[in-house]
Amino acid sequence: MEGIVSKTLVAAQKPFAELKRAHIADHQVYFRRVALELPANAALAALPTDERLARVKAGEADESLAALYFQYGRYLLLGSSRPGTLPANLQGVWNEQMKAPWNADYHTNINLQMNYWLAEVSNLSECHTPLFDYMDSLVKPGSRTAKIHYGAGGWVVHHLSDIFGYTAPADGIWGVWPMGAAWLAQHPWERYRFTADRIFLEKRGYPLMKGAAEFVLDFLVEAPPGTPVAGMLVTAPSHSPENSFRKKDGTVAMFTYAATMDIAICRDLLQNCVSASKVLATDAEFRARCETALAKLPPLRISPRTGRLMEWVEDYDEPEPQHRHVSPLFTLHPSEQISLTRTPELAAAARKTLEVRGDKSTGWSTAWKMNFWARLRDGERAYKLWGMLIRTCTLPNLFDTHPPFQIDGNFGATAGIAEMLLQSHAGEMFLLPALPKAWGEARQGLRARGAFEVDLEWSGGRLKEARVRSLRGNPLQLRSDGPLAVTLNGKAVKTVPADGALTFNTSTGRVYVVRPALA
Ligand code: FUC
Repeated sequence: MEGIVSKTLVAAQKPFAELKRAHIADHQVYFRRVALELPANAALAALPTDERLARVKAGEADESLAALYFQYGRYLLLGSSRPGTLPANLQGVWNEQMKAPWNADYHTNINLQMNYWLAEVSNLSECHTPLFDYMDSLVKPGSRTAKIHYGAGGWVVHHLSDIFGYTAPADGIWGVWPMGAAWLAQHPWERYRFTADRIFLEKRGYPLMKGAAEFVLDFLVEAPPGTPVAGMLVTAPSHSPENSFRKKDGTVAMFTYAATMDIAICRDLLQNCVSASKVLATDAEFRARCETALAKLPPLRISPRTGRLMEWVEDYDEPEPQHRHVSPLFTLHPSEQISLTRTPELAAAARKTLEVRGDKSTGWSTAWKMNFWARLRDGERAYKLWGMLIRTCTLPNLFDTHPPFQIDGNFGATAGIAEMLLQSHAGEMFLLPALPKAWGEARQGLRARGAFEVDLEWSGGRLKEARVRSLRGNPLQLRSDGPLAVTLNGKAVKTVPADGALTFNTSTGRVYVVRPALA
């Protein structure tokens, strides 16, 4: 504490102009990696932000406000999550109250993870680091909680946590959700996927993932005879974050077993551990344990009654079909267990789930829906959600409001804008997957999984050119909805066929130019 106060005082002694100069110089290093231009309008750009927002709320168009919002999201992460600091909490670092909403803490059943969805893709990988430091700090208390509450190994976090190592259940029934560490463990793996930094994976990422998986392996139990998933491995107790269901006798409950999200989080984690242990050529025995468990996890299921992705293992009716948590669709985003290319039927069921959930919700939930619709490559619907977010969940300084102010919506929507422009999940890179008609021009510098940096230019809603810089020489799989031509130094490398799928090897440091080709 002493250190922080003395530093603040040192800052206060500097003249404003000098502080500002230092701040700008520091920010520009990170900030200038990404430029996003949407149809610009100099007159609008000259207006104060609150006036621009008021115009948009009154129904006027201002497409470049999305570009400003996107850069503001990056700015907020730069201001609230630098190496050596704590991770961004529910208000980033901008809580002004003694009794902050939800204690300005770290909720792990969506909010903390959402704060970091933008970090890698928007080329701010360094800002992700405080999350890993924070996870490290939870390993010890989380291991005690795992042992005391469940007799399990590994480490566990429930639905909320804080800087004092809180990892036990809190807040009644919905606190009994031991999936926080398992979900958080997706982040070090994502860092590795975007950067291909093997040393990070070995020293920091994999140990966190493995510890979270050790808990999961101990926690999973075989479902008894008479249940729809008898003999398979399930979580119990379980609930689908903060949502409830109606039992056959008409009463409403929350507790069940094997909620879809639990199983999906476990599947993700165990698969990621298998992949990571292969990358590191380590832990064959542990990998075999993960593989055995994976083979016994219940599959995702579509309700024959509703055509929607089932949220629970039994096809319960729900009293609040528009609930803000869209937990079964963790499988669509941020996970990629459902994708349009690989699992089209499940993607159709996810779409139905979203239709019934509806568009209107809290700030962060609206931001999540932008990401879902982007993954379903429905640019117009993602754009509609963006419109709702900016008109109904945004304060005059562009802070997101749940209500009240909560920063996850800013970060989630920033990630959503990126997801509309570039996707790199399920083994493929897709350029401009969900570009709405209203957005016409250029942006550059987003990052993609596989360690690529991608500059895109488009006009009239169509790709003009992409420059893909290979940072680690990984193979690149491109998918598009039309043929593409790839060149290197002006020479043809490959042509993506009309079905739009192509893989080719890349070399480190080379820039591949991708343009639409004639069919
Ligand atoms: C979760 C959400 C609430 C709120 C809180 C901080 O529990 O369900 O809407 O965002 O976190």
